[in-house]
Amino acid sequence: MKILKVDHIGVAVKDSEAGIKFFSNLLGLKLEGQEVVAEQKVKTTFLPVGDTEVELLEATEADSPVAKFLEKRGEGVHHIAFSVDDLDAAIKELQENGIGLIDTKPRIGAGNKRIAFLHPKYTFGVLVELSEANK
Ligand code: CMX
Repeated sequence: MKILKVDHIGVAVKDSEAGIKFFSNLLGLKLEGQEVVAEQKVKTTFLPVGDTEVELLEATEADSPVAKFLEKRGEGVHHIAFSVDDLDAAIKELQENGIGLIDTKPRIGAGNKRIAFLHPKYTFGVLVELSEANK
């Protein structure tokens, strides 16, 4: 498996606008765009920084993974996403090494990228997303 970079760091927020006030207006990160990922019931806000991004995550429905996270743990770092060169190969290698995946098949995430989440129980409590660089 080849990890290319940290693609983004997902931060769960109750209110995207409040998050933007801090990360963009105060810290000066560029507000690149927003996208609702209906399947994940989340509104994402992208704030590039260098070669990576901060991704704010706001729940759009009460039963979304982000809503559950906020309820249980409060606002904070929700996941770290790595870019990989070949997502199918990465999934296979992880499975062969006994790592539990939430997505054993890639799904489509924000930015139309192919993604897969690993279960935090297998990754030292850190929700890890693998994302395939758009070819
Ligand atoms: N980071 C670390 N641990 C997490 C976590 C997170 N983001 N979310 C949940 N957990 C932990 C819980 O605290 C719990 O730990 P304990 O058993 O020690 O209490 C454990 O994982 C299981 O949690 P749960 O409440 O029983 O299970 P959930 O139904 O909340 O599911 C998870 C957890 C990770 C499987 C689910 O959130 C998931 O499938 N996530 C992947 C999809 C996702 O997060 N989408 C939102 C972002 C989308 C995007 O970026 O586009």
